[in-house]
Amino acid sequence: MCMIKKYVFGKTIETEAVVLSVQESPLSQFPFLGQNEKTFSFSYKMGKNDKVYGLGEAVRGMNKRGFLYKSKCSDDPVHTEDKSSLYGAHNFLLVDGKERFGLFIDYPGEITFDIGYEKLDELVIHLNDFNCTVYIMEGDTKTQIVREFRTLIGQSYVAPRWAFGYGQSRWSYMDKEEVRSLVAFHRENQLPMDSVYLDIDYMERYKDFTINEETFGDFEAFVEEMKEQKIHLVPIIDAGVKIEEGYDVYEEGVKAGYFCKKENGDPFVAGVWPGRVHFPDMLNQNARAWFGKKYDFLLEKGIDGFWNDMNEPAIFYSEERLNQLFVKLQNYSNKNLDIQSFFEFKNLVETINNNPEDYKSFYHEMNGETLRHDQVHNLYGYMMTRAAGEAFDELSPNKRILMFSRASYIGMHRYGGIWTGDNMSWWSHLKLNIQMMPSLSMCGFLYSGADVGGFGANVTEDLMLRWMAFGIFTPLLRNHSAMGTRRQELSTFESITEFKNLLQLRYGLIPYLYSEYMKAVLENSLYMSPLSFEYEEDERASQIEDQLLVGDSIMIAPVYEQNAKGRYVYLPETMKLIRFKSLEDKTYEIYEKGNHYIPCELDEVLIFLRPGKILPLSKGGMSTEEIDFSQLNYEVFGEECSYTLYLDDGISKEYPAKEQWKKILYKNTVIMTENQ
Ligand code: MIG
Repeated sequence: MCMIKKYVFGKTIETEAVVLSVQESPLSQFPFLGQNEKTFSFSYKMGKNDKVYGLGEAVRGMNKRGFLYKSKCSDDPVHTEDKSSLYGAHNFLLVDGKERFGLFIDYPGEITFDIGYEKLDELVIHLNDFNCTVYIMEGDTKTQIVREFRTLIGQSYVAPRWAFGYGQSRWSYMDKEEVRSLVAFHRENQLPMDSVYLDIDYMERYKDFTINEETFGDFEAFVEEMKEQKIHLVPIIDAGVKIEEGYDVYEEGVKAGYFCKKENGDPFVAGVWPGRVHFPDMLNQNARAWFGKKYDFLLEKGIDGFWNDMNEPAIFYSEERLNQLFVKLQNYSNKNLDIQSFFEFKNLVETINNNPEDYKSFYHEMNGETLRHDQVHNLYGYMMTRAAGEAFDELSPNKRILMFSRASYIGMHRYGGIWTGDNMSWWSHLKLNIQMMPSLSMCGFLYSGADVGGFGANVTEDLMLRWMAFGIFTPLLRNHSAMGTRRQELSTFESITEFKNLLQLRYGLIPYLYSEYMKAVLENSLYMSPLSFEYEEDERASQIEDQLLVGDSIMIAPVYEQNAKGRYVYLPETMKLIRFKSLEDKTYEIYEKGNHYIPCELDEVLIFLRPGKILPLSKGGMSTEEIDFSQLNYEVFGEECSYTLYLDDGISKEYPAKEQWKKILYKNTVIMTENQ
C-alpha cells in the first residue's frame, strides 16, 4: 500500500528530485492550515514532546526543534548556530510524536522552516511563491517513513570502495613533489591511505579541465605513478568557467550559448577564483551534457574521482555590482564619516559577495522555459553534479567514479555524495559533524563526511585525534584544511602511532562499514541513525543527541570535548563495549542498560556491540586494495548472533541481490557462514 500522498500547488518547476510517480491527491484533503494566495505557508501544531528530524545539512542538533532554518544553498564558511543555511537544501522533515509523518517539499527556491522559533509549539513552512509539490509520508516507524521517502527519491549514489580509504587533502598541494613526499610519509610510517586531493592549484590559473604544466606536467604519468602506490588523485572542479580567449571550455560555451545569461541575453559575468567567469547553465539539458563530457579530459588521464566546489554557485562579485560599488564609494571619500555613514560605507564592500540581488540578475533555460536564477537557486549544485554523473554513465559505464559536491538538493543524492563544506577546527564542529550525519542519511546523502580536523582555523593535536576517532566511521574520511591555517597532515603531529592505530582500525572496520553503507543504499535505510530510530519506545533514547548507531550492529559515543577523559553514555540496552587501542589491542566490558560514565583516553575508540549482533573485522591494510575480505574476524555478543554481510568487487556497477548476501551465524561458540 502506498503511504505517500502528493499535493501539487500552482505551476511547479520540475526538479526531478522524485523518481516515483505518485497519484495526486485533491488539494481539499491537504491536512495543514494557513495557505494564502501570493506566497505559501502552512503550519502544524506540534505536541509538547514531538521531535522533528531531517533537513540534512543544517546547523544544530538531530532534533531540529527550536530554530529557524532556510533552504538556500549558501557559501558561508562560518557555521555557527545562529546561521540558517549551509550549502545544501534538503527539504525533508520527519515529525515524530502524537502523529508521525514525513514531509518533502519539492521546491527549488528559498523555503523557511520555522520549527518552534516564533512560537514554541508551531511548525511553519513558508515559501516565496505558490508553486510547489508537497509529499506526505506516513508509516509505523521512523525508519519506515525514511524508507518511503528514499524510495520516492530513488537509489543513492554508490561510491567506489577505495573511497572508504583515508584521503588527505589541503588547499593546496602545489606540485607533484609535495604530493610525492606526503605519500612517502604515509607509506614509510604505515599510515594507511587511498587518496590525495588536488585543490585549485593543480589547474592552470584556476581553469576547469586544465593542468598546470609547470607544477603538474606530464600529469598522466603522475597519475600512473600514484596508482602504483595505490593512491587515487582526486581533483577539484569549480562551477565558474574562466573568461579567456583561446580557452576551449570558455569558447565552446559562448558559441553554443551554454552559459547563464543576463536579461539582455549576454552571458552573466561573475568574479570567482579565476577572476571573471561565466556559469555554465547546468539546468539546461544540453549545456549539462556538454559540461559533463568535459570531465573526460581528466578521466582520460586516469583520474577516477572528483569533488565539485563553489556550486551554490558562490559569487565573489558580479561585474555590475563591482562597477556600481566603485561609483558609490566615491561619495564617501574626503567625508567626515559618522557612525551611520561609516557603517553604510563598510557594508557596501562587505555585502558584495553572494549578494541576493546578483542571484536575481541571471537566467536559466530549463525545459524550454526561461527561469530567473533565484527561483531555482537550490538546483545549481545538484545539476552540476548530475552533469558529471550522467556523463560518467556513458564515459565509464562499468566503473564507479568518486564524486561529491559542496552544494546539493534532494535528487543530487543519486549522482554523488557531499562533504559538509568549510567547517572550522572547533570542538563544536566535531559535535556538529556527529549530529549532522544521521540527517544526511535520512536524505539519501550516504556517501558523506566533514573535513576531518576542521577546514578553517588552527587545529590542535587532541582535536585531530578525537575527530579522527569519529571520522573513521563516516563513509568519506578526508582530512582537509585551508590555506593559511596550521598544517594538518598527520606528519605534523607527534602522535604518529596513535594515528596509525586509528587508521588501521578504520581499515579493519571497512568490511563492516562498506557492507552497512551498501545495504543502506540498496534498502533505502540509514547508514548512521539517532538512537530513537531503533529504540522507538525509549523516551530517554530520543533525547540522546551525541551518540549514533552505525549500521545494524554497533553504537558509538564519540568524545567531543577538549580535555575530557571520558563521557556519559546512555545504553538503551545491555551492550558489549569493545575498547580499541588498535585493531589488535582491544579489551571488553559489558554495560547494562542505563547511564554510565565511561572513560576514554585520547588514543582509544569505543565501539558498543549490540546483543545478538556481529561486527566483522578485517586484518587491515595500507590501502583498501590490501584488505582481505575473505579473512574476517568476528566480534560477537550473546549466545546466538547473526549478521548479513554484503560483499562485492567494490568498483563495478553491478550490485549483488539480497539472495547473494552472506549470512553469518554464531551459535554454540562457532561461526558459520552461508549464503542466504
Ligand atoms: O572559497 O578551493 O569548500 O574545500 O579548499 C574557497 C579552495 C574555495 C572552498 C572549499 C574548500 C576548498 C577551497 N574552496
